[in-house]
Amino acid sequence: MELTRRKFVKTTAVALASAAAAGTMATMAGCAGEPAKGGAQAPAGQGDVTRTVGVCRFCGCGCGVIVEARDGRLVSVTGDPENGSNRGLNCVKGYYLASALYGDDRLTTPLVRDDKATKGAPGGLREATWDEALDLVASKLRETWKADKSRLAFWGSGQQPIVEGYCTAKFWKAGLLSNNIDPNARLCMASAVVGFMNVFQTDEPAGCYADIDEADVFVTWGANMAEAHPMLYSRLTARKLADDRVRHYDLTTLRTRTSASADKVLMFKPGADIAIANAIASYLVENNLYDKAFVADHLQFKQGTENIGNAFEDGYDASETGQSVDAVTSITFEEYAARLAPYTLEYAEEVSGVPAADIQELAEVFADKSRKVLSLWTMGVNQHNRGTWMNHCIYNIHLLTGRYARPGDGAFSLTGQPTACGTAREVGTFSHRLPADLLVAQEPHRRYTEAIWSLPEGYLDAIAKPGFHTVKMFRELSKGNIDFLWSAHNNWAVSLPNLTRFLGRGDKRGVIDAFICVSEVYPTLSTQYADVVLPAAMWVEREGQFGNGERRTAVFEKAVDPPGDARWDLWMLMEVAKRVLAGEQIGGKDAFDVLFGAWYDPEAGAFRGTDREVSRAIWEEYRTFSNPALNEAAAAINESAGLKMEAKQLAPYDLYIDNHGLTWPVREVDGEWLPTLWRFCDGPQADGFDEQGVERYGEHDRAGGVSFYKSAGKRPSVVFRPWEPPAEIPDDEYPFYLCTGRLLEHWHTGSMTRRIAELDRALPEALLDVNPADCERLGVKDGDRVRVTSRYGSCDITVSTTGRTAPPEGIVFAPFFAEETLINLVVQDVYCPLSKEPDYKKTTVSIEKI
Ligand SMILES: Nc1nc2c(c(=O)[nH]1)N[C@H]1C(S)=C(S)[C@@H](COP(=O)(O)OP(=O)(O)OC[C@H]3O[C@@H](n4cnc5c(=O)[nH]c(N)nc54)[C@H](O)[C@@H]3O)O[C@H]1N2
Ligand SMILES: Nc1nc2c(c(=O)[nH]1)N[C@H]1C(S)=C(S)[C@@H](COP(=O)(O)OP(=O)(O)OC[C@H]3O[C@@H](n4cnc5c(=O)[nH]c(N)nc54)[C@H](O)[C@@H]3O)O[C@H]1N2
Ligand code: SF4
Ligand SMILES: [Mo]
Repeated sequence: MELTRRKFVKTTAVALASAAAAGTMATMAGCAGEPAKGGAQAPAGQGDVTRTVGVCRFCGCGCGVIVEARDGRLVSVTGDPENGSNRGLNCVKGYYLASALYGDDRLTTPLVRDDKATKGAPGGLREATWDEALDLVASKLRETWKADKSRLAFWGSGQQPIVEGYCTAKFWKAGLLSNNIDPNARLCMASAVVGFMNVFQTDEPAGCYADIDEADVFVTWGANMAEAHPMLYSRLTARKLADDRVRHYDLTTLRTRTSASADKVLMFKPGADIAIANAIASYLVENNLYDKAFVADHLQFKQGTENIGNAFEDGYDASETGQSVDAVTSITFEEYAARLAPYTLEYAEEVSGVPAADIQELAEVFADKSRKVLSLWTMGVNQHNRGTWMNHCIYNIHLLTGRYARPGDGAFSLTGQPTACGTAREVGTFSHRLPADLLVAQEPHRRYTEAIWSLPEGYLDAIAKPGFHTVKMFRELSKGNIDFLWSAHNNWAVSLPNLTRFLGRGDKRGVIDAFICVSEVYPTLSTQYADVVLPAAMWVEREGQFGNGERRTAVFEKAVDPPGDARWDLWMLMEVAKRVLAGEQIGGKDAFDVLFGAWYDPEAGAFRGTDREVSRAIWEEYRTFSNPALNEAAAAINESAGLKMEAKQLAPYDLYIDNHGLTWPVREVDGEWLPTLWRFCDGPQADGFDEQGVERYGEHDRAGGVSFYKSAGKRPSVVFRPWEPPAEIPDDEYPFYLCTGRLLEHWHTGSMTRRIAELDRALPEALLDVNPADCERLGVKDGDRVRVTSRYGSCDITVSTTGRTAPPEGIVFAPFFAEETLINLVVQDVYCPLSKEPDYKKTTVSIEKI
């Protein structure tokens, strides 16, 4: 921590060099998409082993890994000690990563369906050539595009590497002039993103993983880190072990492995978290325990639309309430305090079931300025009918107590997927966004994007209106209002909520009329609904880039070739784009050439260079968004519209490889590239207010060593948000809350991890965790099969009272990794009205023995 930024970079470089010399690090083949040949670096006696640097393809922790291959096959994956995010740590999914590529049934040939009636069941697909498959996909896409642009859609992912996501967004937005593109991150980080934008006007966490090493108190607000962020959880427990004064408060609706090691568990009724957070804020204000200087120097106060109901059906977004949910008005601190006043500890106890004394204890923790407090949260907060509001409520407490943007003292929204930040959010694959936080609805943002994409001025005005968000996209699909869907890096037929809506009920299979193209590495339930399946190169079978939860961008190098005819997703995209855009012009020039000609040769059907060279070229264009100085026209718009695009500066491509990942902003100072660990504050490895910062943003009002120069008026907003109940409340017919989520061994829909024998054996079945008292009442015991039924659909599952989670009476838990269980047939598709992120955590259900 004592290091200056400059020294830090130098020291890192030295460490890297010596590690390489010692042969413990990957080769840094500065060119090639070719795996580096081991030679001198191969361990003795192991022959032709190659080592490459990578990042785990599973969770948002973004652990660095070293990949070893021999004879074209991966032989080992181990933690990368040089990666600043994990420093060599991995979890069990990381250890078995290599096996993820070698399931028996990898897709190695394009597949085509001739008879639509076979959709939804296994089989019905036949092998095809790439030309046949691509021609078919492109002709259907072009046909739909020419007929009615509102009837086509792309569903993407926070697992899609950065340059692939960037090109997909560019094709969809600039090539097709369509905003009907959205990622699975809508199901995941959308509430966090809207929270960030509303409060700070910038989508980014201010802190980094090193906050965990510095905090004195941890507060998890609906995050099961032990199962879902194991590497960070190890860091949390290491911090606890290092200092017995460190405390962990776990706020949760059911006991998890994370609760097991917490010092205190505050078990609350689903959705009551807002009442607890407001009671804490109220207690701090009422008792004069907030940070008056911070409030006066840095904050503004607001309130928004209330009683916003629930987005049960499509009509909601267009309704008067739906249209008003984003509105906020300024209020004074005193008005804010008055709004909070009804949230007494006793009222919060009544709503949440958490004893008032426990809530007071937590409030006192936030009041105690001698200790640093780190809040962490994930899907319990985001997948919430008031998910955006709950994000606000956590920031409110941290802002009131001046605990934000300070090492170890912050509010950290954890990211789920390996590149939900890097791709979905940063390159903008959402229906309302453009790259680098820009929005389709903002005119200067469109002008700026046009400048970088070499489009005529005004070209993107055709997409000024956002397209379908994910839930809307699939609701439209289920109604027959989508004719063409392409999905990649996701398994929507398992992961979406309320699957019954489009997969049908009971024995009746749903009919999906749309033409569906799925790019995949394994057969899944989604490929069963596909008309064409495109076999993809997986993980290190090509080069890629991920951006993890602490703003760290890292590259995974290509280590082996893909099997059979499987190809890079980016190649598929180029081949479809070239066919669809054939004969089209942008500003009098060939459309494909304008968009992709620099790195793809359509005649040859090949990239103009190796994976490395192509990735670097695309990165350089993308990097211009955050380095306007690289483009004169963009620089002028940045200046005149005051966009401050350089605040998220990215470095040249190869530095990410040389440094095993770098956290943005990476700023160039005197020819050196400096990564940033902490945002908006002064100090080593923080983005600070050095001469360059002052030159750019003006002399900072940096009272207390922080400056929120990205926020409106340089003041983040404390927004009062009331507690409003969950969309559904248990009743006689549906007496239980069903909470769904994850367990350590499996990744999401299980399509990869269930093909890894060790992980499959460790957790072979998705069980329904039920409280023993509820079991008695229902007359069921461990191992019994039950039918779980909601207003939406039903599924059958096995009961357990000894599972990973221990729910209180009235709540049951199921993971969603098992397609034979398909819990999402049951889960509601009600979403947070602001973020449009569905609430997977509180569907009311009935349970009966079968
Ligand atoms: N092993 C494994 N790890 C993963 C993944 C995986 O598939 N497998 N996926 C990754 C992804 S994409 C994500 S998004 C993350 C998710 O990571 P998490 O959000 O940590 O995990 P979940 O199991 O989805 O959510 C469980 C939590 O939801 C909380 N919860 C339930 N209802 C409420 C409520 O009303 N309010 C609040 N505040 N909390 C509530 C529970 O208390 C519990 O702590 O995991 C990532 N890591
Ligand atoms: N019940 C319930 N449902 C949920 C959630 C919940 O908490 N509860 N959480 C939601 C959340 S937060 C998330 S993030 C989503 C995740 O949901 P999805 O993203 O739909 O699920 P994944 O299983 O991650 O799907 C990724 C797919 O990509 C494939 N794949 C792997 N590598 C490649 C590649 O290189 N190219 C291509 N083309 N494909 C590849 C894998 O085989 C896998 O099938 O689930 C959501 N669904
Ligand atoms: S799954 Fe997450 S914690 Fe485990 S190795 Fe991969 S990135 Fe790290
Ligand atoms: Mo997620």
